[in-house]
Amino acid sequence: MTTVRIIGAPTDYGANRRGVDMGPSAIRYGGLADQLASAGVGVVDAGDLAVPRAEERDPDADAPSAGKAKFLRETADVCRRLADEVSGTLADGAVPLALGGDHSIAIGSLAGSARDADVGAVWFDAHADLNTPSTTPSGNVHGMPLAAALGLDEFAGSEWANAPGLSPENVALVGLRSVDESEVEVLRERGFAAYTMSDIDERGITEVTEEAMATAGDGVDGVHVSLDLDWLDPNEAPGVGTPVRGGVTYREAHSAMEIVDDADSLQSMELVEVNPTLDQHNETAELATELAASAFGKRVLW
Ligand code: B3U
Ligand code: MN
Ligand code: MN
Repeated sequence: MTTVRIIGAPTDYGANRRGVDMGPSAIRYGGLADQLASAGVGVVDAGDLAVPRAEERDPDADAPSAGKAKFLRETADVCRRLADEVSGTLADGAVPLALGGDHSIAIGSLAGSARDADVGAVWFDAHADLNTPSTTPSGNVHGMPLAAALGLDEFAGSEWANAPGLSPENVALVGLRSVDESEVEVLRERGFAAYTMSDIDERGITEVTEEAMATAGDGVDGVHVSLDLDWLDPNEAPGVGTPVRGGVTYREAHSAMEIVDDADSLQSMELVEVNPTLDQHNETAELATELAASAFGKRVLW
């Protein structure tokens, strides 16, 4: 039986709004363990990483001179520890499920997942998260994790940020609808498999997700799935820091997660950007738990 190990990373260093640091609590309270159990997997909860409060820190303490990246030092510290947890979980034969926190924690989960394995990544997100300190419009590191893992710009050769076994040809982004100019350039130049909401409208979520999983899983040991809840339409997932209209529906999201399970290559996963202070009755956190259950094999019948 598959065992899923839950690792909370209650950060909001990388986000532009406070509150996303309460994501792990909200997701657990939303019934994560029960949902995963109903998917037929074993569940172990490793608790939360210790994350110092942002107010006690200087956001610019470690900003690279070429640009800006707020709380980079703190982000690096959390990501190093998360990477160790993720790689230790994999070494124990379990599947790591990281709970954000803002999306900057993906730097740690990817670094850990790709430490001793070749991995692909599927990025379910309204955003491309391909900014770097020199291109960011906001200074928020949650807009940079994919760039950091791939070692773009200032992240080149970064010991804590780069995901050694992550191959660019195995990266797929699904559900894009808010992409900065500089990110469009990166997508064009590097040729990542990128699917906008238009692609989903034209081809359907099933075909797009199957293709994304196939691309990510081609010739590698496993696939990391990064699920930013702002991937969904704000009607379904209001409790996120940067909602963007026109996202996937409840049914499309479940369908996509079922395809993730069908692909049989899921190595690690994270649920990020749940902000309970902006949510309605914890519904976004509950939705996150349901989607995780679908990704780990929950079905209505057999
Ligand atoms: N691309 C913008 C906005 C953004 C990215 N990720 C989120 N928002 N959640 C930026 O700030 O990098
Ligand atoms: Mn994101
Ligand atoms: Mn996003």
